[in-house]
This record gives sequence, C-alpha cells and structure tokens, in this order.
Amino acid sequence: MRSSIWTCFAIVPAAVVHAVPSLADVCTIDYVTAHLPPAGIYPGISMVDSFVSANPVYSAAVKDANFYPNAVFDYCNVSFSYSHDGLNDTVVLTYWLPAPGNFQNRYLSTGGGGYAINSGTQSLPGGLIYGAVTGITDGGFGVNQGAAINTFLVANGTLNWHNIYMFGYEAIHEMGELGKSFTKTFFNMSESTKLYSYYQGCSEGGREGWSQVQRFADEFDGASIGAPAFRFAFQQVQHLYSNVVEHTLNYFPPPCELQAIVNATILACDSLDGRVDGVVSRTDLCTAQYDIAATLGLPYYCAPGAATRSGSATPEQNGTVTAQGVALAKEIFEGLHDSEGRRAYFTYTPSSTFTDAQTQWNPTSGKWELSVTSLGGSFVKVLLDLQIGSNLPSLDNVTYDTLVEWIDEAGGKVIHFHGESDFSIPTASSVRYWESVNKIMNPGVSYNESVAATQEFYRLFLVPGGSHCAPNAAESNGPWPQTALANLIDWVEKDVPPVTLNGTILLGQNKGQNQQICGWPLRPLFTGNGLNLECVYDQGSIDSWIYELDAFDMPVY
Ligand SMILES: *[C@@H]1O[C@H](CO)[C@@H](O)[C@H](O)[C@H]1NC(C)=O
Ligand SMILES: *[C@@H]1O[C@H](CO)[C@@H](O)[C@H](O)[C@H]1NC(C)=O
Ligand SMILES: *[C@@H]1O[C@H](CO)[C@@H](O)[C@H](O)[C@H]1NC(C)=O
Ligand SMILES: *[C@@H]1O[C@H](CO)[C@@H](O)[C@H](O)[C@H]1NC(C)=O
Ligand SMILES: *[C@@H]1O[C@H](CO)[C@@H](O)[C@H](O)[C@H]1NC(C)=O
Ligand SMILES: *[C@@H]1O[C@H](CO)[C@@H](O)[C@H](O)[C@H]1NC(C)=O
Ligand SMILES: *[C@@H]1O[C@H](CO)[C@@H](O)[C@H](O)[C@H]1NC(C)=O
Ligand SMILES: *[C@@H]1O[C@H](CO)[C@@H](O)[C@H](O)[C@H]1NC(C)=O
Ligand SMILES: *[C@@H]1O[C@H](CO)[C@@H](O)[C@H](O)[C@H]1NC(C)=O
Ligand SMILES: [Ca+2]
Repeated sequence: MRSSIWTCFAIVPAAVVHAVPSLADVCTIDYVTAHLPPAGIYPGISMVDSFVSANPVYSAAVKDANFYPNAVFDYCNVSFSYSHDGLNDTVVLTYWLPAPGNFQNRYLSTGGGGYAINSGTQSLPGGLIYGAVTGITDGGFGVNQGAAINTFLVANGTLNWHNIYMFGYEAIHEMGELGKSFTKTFFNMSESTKLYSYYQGCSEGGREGWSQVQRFADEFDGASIGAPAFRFAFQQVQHLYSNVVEHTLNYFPPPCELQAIVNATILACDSLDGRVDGVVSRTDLCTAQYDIAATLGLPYYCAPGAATRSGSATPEQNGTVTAQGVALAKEIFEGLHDSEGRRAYFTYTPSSTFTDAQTQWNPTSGKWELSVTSLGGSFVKVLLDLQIGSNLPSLDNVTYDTLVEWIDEAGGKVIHFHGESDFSIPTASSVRYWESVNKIMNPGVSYNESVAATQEFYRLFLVPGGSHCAPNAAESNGPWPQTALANLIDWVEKDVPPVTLNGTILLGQNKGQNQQICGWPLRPLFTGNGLNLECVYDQGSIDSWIYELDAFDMPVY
C-alpha cells in the first residue's frame, strides 16, 4: 500500500492529485457514509447510518421516455434513510449521482403520481443526463408508498397527521434539503460554488412541485411541472363526476361507444386549428363548433379483450352510438353544476378520452356496469368520511395567503404544462391557476402587461393533443415537451426564456419531428396549409377557458 502511494507521487505531476475520481472510486458505501448530510443540517432529522447502499451502474440505457430524451449513462445508485427524532420512523431516499466527470453542479428532486409519492426510479434519468444528482423519497410510506393514502388514518375517524403532512409537502421538502446537502458534500463543492436546484414532476408529482414552490421560495431555482393535481378536493371529487353522470342517467356505456365518440370528435375537430394532422390543437373551437350529436348512429367495433388481474375478459363490442351515449357525453362535457345550475368545476376538453367514465363488464349479468374510479372514491372514503378504505390523498392547505406569500418571496422559475386533451385532470384547472397568479400578482395593470410580468418567472403551455402526463395515442402527431427540464435549465442558467416550449412528436407517423408549443395565453393556429404554426392572441379562446365557479360562495384559485 505504502509503496503504491509513493509510486504514484513519484511519477505523476502534482495536478493529477486533484484529478477527477472515477465512479468506482467514490461510489462506495464507505464514501457515501462519510459524506452523508451532517447532523443538524435539518432540524428534527437524524440519519440512519446503518442503512446506506451504494453501487455503480454502467451503461444504463433509457429509451422512448416522455420526460427525457434517449440516453446511455453511468451512475452511482445510492440510498440512505433518515428518521424524525422521537417518531422512530424510517424515510428512504434514493439518489442517482452522475460520475464525477459528468457532474454539472445540479440537483433535481422528482415526484410521483396517483397516490404515490414517487414514480419508482423511472424519473431519475431525467436529471442524471443533465449532470444532476436526482432523487426520490418513499416519504416513510415504505413498500406501500404506491397508495400512501392507506396510511392516512390510524383508525376510523382518526387522521395520521404526520403521514398526511409528509405526503402533502414535508417529505419532498426534506428530500430537497438533504439532497442538496449530500450533493455538495459528495462532490466536494466549495461554499462559493453555486449548486443549481430543480424540481420535475407531473400529475401528483406536479402538485408536489407546487407544494414546494408555494411554501419554500428558496428551495429550487426552477421547477418543471406538468398537469398538477392541485386544488385537491375539487380535483379528486371531480374524478367522480363522470360516474355520477352515468348513475344519474342510468346509462353505463360499453367503453367502445365512448371511444367511437372521441375518435369522431378528433376527426371532426382536427382541421379547426388550420392543420389536418390528427391533432386537435384548438379544443375551444371544437367545443364551439362541433356538436357530438353528429355521432348518433355511428357504428363502432372493438375486439374482445383478455382477462386482466383486475377484470374479467370483455366481449366483442359491436354497435352504434346511441342517444343515451350522446346524452352522457354531453353531460360530462358540461362539467359539474349544482341543482340550481351553478357551476362547481370544469371538465375535460372534447377529444380527451372518457377515462373516468370507464365501465366494467359483468360476465354474470352480461352487462356493462358502473365502476367507481378509486382516485375520487378513495378520497371521499378516507379523507372526507375518515373511514379506513381502499386508498386516498392528502388535502392540501393552499390558501390565497400562501399563494401571495410565495409569490412575494420567490426567485425561482416555473415551466407548467398541461395536455390539452388530458383525461384525468381538466386542462382548465391549470389555466385557472395561472390566471389566478397572474391576476393576484399584477393588480391594476392591463392584461397584456400582467402577462408579461408573470411570464418573467412563470409560463404555462397547453400541449396540443396531449393526454395526462403523456403523449396521446389517439392524437399521435401531437408534440410533447420531452425536453422541458433542459428548457428550464436554459431559462434558469442562461436566462433564455421558453417563449414557446420545445416539443417533440413521440408517436405516430411524424415521430421524431419537432413542434413548438405556444405559451399561454397565445393559442396555436396553423396557416399555409398547416405548415406554419402561429401563436395567436384570441380573446374568445382565452375567455372560453375561464369558468365562473358559482356553486360556491368562496373564491376558488
Ligand atoms: C440500487 O440500489 C437499490 C437499494 O440498494 C437496489 O435495490 C437496486 O437493485 C439498485 N439498482 C441497481 C440498478 O443497481
Ligand atoms: C423503533 O422501531 C424499530 C423497528 O422499526 C423497533 O424495533 C423499535 O423497538 C422501535 N423503538 C421504539 C422506541 O419504539
Ligand atoms: C473529494 O475529495 C476527496 C479528498 O481529496 C477525494 O478523495 C474525493 O475523490 C473527492 N470526491 C469527488 C467526487 O471528487
Ligand atoms: C357487427 O354487427 C353488424 C350488424 O349486426 C355486422 O354486419 C358486422 O359484420 C359485425 N361486425 C363484426 C366485426 O363482427
Ligand atoms: C371502519 O369503518 C368501516 C366502515 O366504513 C367498517 O367496515 C370497519 O369495520 C371500521 N373499522 C373499525 C376498526 O372499526
Ligand atoms: C392549514 O392551515 C391551518 C390554518 O392556517 C394551519 O393551522 C394548518 O397547519 C395548515 N395545514 C396544512 C396541512 O398546511
Ligand atoms: C395584447 O397582446 C397581443 C399580442 O400578444 C395583441 O395581439 C393584443 O392586441 C394586445 N391587446 C391589447 C389590448 O393591447
Ligand atoms: C379509436 O382510434 C384508435 C386509434 O387512435 C383506435 O385504436 C381505436 O380502435 C378506435 N376506436 C374506435 C371505437 O373506433
Ligand atoms: C428540442 O427538441 C428537439 C427534438 O424535437 C431536440 O433535438 C432539441 O435538442 C431540443 N432542444 C432543446 C433546447 O432542448
Ligand atoms: Ca389539427
């Protein structure tokens, strides 16, 4: 040992002593253990030293992902855990670290979906390929983290507030603070070297992103947020709306019938944006100009389906669109109103799939029957009725004041996008949020002036044809913001704002093509036979996205 050190010093110039170590040099349990966040870095938290794992992984390949381009990379796979003092809990953090030569002074926290606080390791390459240490947390929910709502009650009627807070915002915050500290220590960063910190997530992960931006202005330099499942009570209860329409109209359509309506709608509305590409870039024009009654009598056919873990085999569906099917679809497109006709919430755009309205085949009765969506059902069961049940989310506590607070303090930037054909979280939900921020932050100026001020730090993009946090097989030529994180990095680090958001067509015959995505409030319109995308100011289109929720006395942001 001694002689090999001596040899090293003897024959190599001094500069090489500081040479970048290899992945294998530092990706060891000993090195990680020696570089864990120091005690006291975050009040009330202690590292659990006995649980550290680290192993290098070489030539990992990712392909066809929605939130990062194809890549091949090496990384250090690290996990360690911490506990809240006095609670004896265990929260497991997983970080993927770039090889030292590829580290670019960046850190990224990522989030989950549904009632899960992370998306497994599938989100981690997103930051790694940009030289960022990238993390997920299990929130302390352990192997059951996929349905964290299972842990929100300790007994019927008794909430487990610790778990609810962890899910609501605390776990993501702790992951960010510990992750940044760990990154600096691991890579020997000096005090004065800037570590850029980011957040990326979609759906529940989008809500988690906003839960940080709203409360902790300094946590991230930028956030890339898709289709956030925020305004949680509205969002989760509205998942039940389609089921309640079915129940009220006593009509439980074969799924194929609704699919046929969607397909016919896309076909009919495709050209309204000026380009025949199978993508409805202007759902507002579709709402205004297309009456789905035109689908009455349309024949449809779907092949039989095999049994799955959660459902029995389904028969062939061969029929024509019925008056009941049309009435059902129309009622769903109206959105939730109270019995006095006052609007309670918005709904999905025409061309979105009717996912919440999915029925189930009962082989015994030989009928399609109601299937209550658990996204909404578990919410009501667990969080409203406080009964231990199948699953449920946390009720976030965002008020007007917290919104104004973070806006006052914020220095970070946010790219927020939402598929225009989202079937799970109505697109108008994100428009309302952006418009609320825009209005609250910029009193007394013209709309255009307020838009310019808000776009200094917060930009919203409606993705033509985009589905829920994914491109849409039914509108396969639509663009998808696969490089949103890269565009955010350019905005934060080079001050290049995404005037349009870079989109890539990920499916269909135009796969691989680039298509820019207009920044709200401008709307896409193609001219020149569909060849030129223009982002136009269209007051009628903007107004069509803004709803009066007059079923409630309280303001809804
Ligand atoms: C990463 O580490 C975790 C925890 O030790 C382990 O379960 C997993 O298999 C590792 N992944 C790879 C690709 O090495
Ligand atoms: C803490 O949890 C561990 C296992 O999770 C258990 O063995 C130990 O008894 C607990 N300690 C206290 C003080 O509850
Ligand atoms: C950090 O510094 C130590 C001591 O010089 C060195 O052994 C280690 O390789 C460095 N780590 C990285 C990631 O550069
Ligand atoms: C569907 O039903 C119609 C009318 O009964 C029949 O003509 C057609 O062949 C059927 N299609 C399939 C694919 O079974
Ligand atoms: C909790 O309430 C449910 C009804 O929602 C009931 O079925 C269950 O038995 C109750 N559990 C306990 C432990 O009381
Ligand atoms: C919700 O707001 C109330 C009143 O400000 C506060 O006491 C409570 O801690 C908040 N809860 C969450 C989850 O933020
Ligand atoms: C607002 O800006 C748009 C361009 O983004 C322009 O077309 C429109 O005329 C402006 N409205 C007013 C009232 O200046
Ligand atoms: C609707 O279109 C999709 C392709 O986008 C196709 O796979 C599906 O079979 C069609 N469904 C019906 C009922 O026409
Ligand atoms: C934009 O997307 C294209 C693929 O559509 C990609 O080649 C390009 O690198 C992206 N640009 C940026 C700035 O991310
Ligand atoms: Ca089109």
